[in-house]
Order: sequence, then C-alpha cells, then structure tokens
Amino acid sequence: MSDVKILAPPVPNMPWQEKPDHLNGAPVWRYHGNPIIPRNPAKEVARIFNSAVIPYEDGFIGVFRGEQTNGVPHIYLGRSGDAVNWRFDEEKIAFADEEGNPFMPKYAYDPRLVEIEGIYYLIWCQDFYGASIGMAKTTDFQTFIRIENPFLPFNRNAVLFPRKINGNFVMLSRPSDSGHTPFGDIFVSESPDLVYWGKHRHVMGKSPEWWEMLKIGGGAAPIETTEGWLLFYHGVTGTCNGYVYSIGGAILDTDHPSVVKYRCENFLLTPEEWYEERGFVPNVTFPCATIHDSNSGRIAVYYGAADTYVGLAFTTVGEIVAYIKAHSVVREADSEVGRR
Ligand code: BMA
Repeated sequence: MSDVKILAPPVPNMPWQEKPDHLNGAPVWRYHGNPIIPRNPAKEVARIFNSAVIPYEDGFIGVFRGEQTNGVPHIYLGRSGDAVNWRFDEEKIAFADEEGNPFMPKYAYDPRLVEIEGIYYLIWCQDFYGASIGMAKTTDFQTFIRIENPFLPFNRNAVLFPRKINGNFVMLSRPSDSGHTPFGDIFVSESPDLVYWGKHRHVMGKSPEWWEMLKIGGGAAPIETTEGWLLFYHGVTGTCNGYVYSIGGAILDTDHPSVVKYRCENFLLTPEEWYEERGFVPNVTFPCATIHDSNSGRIAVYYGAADTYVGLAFTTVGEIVAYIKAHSVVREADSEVGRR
C-alpha cells in the first residue's frame, strides 16, 4: 500500500462505496445508484450536470448547472445531507455587484466551488464578448457578490486551487474560442488579490494519446497530497460522430503547479454506462468536483454525464496516485517551469 496522504481537512461523512471486484484494473469505480441527479430535477430545469459540491456545516452544498426549459444554463444552489440526494433552490442564484445591485450573467455554466480561508468562490463560464470566466464570492450562500472577471475572452474551465501558493491565489484555465473549441491546453495564472492576474504558465496540452488528442481542460479543484496536486481533468478526442470526453489524471508540483510530475497515459473513466453514452450530448464524462477525506484517503469524483446527468465515482488517494505513477508519461512541454 502506498503511504501517500491527502492534505486537507477530514470529511468522515463523505459518500462511499467499496470497490467491486470485477473492474479489470481500473482505478475508479462508479456509484451503483448513478446517475444521482435525474432529468427534470427542479422547477423549469430540464437537466443538471457539470456541477460542483463541497462539505458545508453538517452536510454538503453545491452549485449546479441547471439547463432551464428555455435552453439557457444558469447556476442553482443545492443542499444535501449525504452528498448523494440533493434538493435544489427553485430560483437560480441571484448575483449582485459590490454595491448590492442585481448583476446577473446572461448565462452561466460549468460552475466550480472552492473555499479559501473561509470564503467560498464560484467560478463558471459566462458571456463577456463570448465565452469567458466569471467569478463570485459568498460567505453564507445567501449573498453572492460577483468579482472581476479574471481573464480576457475566450476561456472556459477555470479551477481555483484550494489554497494560496507562494502567497498568491492560483487558477487553472483553458483559453479557447467561443464555440465548441477544437483545441486547448491547460494554463495556470496567479493573483495576489483576485483582481489582477499574471505569471501565466503553460501546464499541459492535448497529448498523442488517442483519448485526449483534441483538447483538455481543468476539472475538479486540485487535491493537495504528499505527492503534489492531484488533478482530475477532462480529455477530449474527435470522432466521425463528434467529441468524446473522458476523465484523465495528473499530479502537479506542490510549489510550482505548472510542472507536471506525473500524467496518466490512460483515461481514468470514459463513457460506458447508458447515462454517459446517451443524453443531450452523448459520450461525455466531465469532472467538476471531488469530496475527499484525509483520514481514510477516500475520494468521490462528481462528473457531468452526457450533458444531462450527474454521476459519482470513487477511488482512494493510494490507488489513484499509484495508478497515475505506474502509467505516467510526462512530455517535455508538460515539465517546463516557465516558458514565457
Ligand atoms: C464543453 C462545455 C461543457 C460540455 C462539453 C460537452 O465545451 O460546453 O459544458 O459538457 O462541451 O458538450
């Protein structure tokens, strides 16, 4: 057994299911009750997917991509006692500016949720002259104050690290075009104040592996471990029938997260189940969050399935780190400290 540890607070009430014995060597296994969020889960919301959850008070809270019945995505708040069964607010989250005036994005999708020093940050994709990153903060999940957009258009898939590194906030993002983006690498940027962002560095790009030949993008907020930052990301390939989204894994250097220490050449999870292969956009598994417990080393991965459902999968830090290391291929472009 590996002695790698998660460096984060314990979450003893996290959801969990033991590994089945018929997995064919895969390091990640699905929850048997998937999908955990079905179609039409809330009033005038047709589908919830690509959503982020965290431990909060005695239970769990999350920000959910709700595809409204008019087709436009917005972010909905949800609460849960067990992180499996969720209840959603009827109204989408009402964002305000610093003065308390309503300040709604035109649309909002693929939200992430990260707590840093007692403040909860939401990061999502919205319209700012095209697809761009939006951000807001809350301390009570009642008032949501939008802060400056961190990046120029076009960009999607921004993910904050759960603590400052070398004194700065640090965020992964994936510059893109405003459409369905047939390219894309993950970059990392730093900010002393969440207003001014710089020190942009390349982290990693698409790879020659066939499952991630087209583009990649950030997924769940990185998990700090004794081996570095454990990242679940999405990797995309193009087929004659459209894109296929799988989940990949990498480990970034603790103090210099632009440096990829290990990158798994195999996908960790790929569309196989009916709820991943069938839906609004078939063949999509899209990770947006994890819940993890430092005492047991258990990790629950939350992922969007076929742009229609939310799926839950499990692993342990020992198993996933050992698997990533055993199948690691780090190419030159992924290991540089700072080409500018
Ligand atoms: C990406 C994003 C995701 C979506 C994926 C597959 O570009 O829009 O929200 O899950 O495409 O459709």
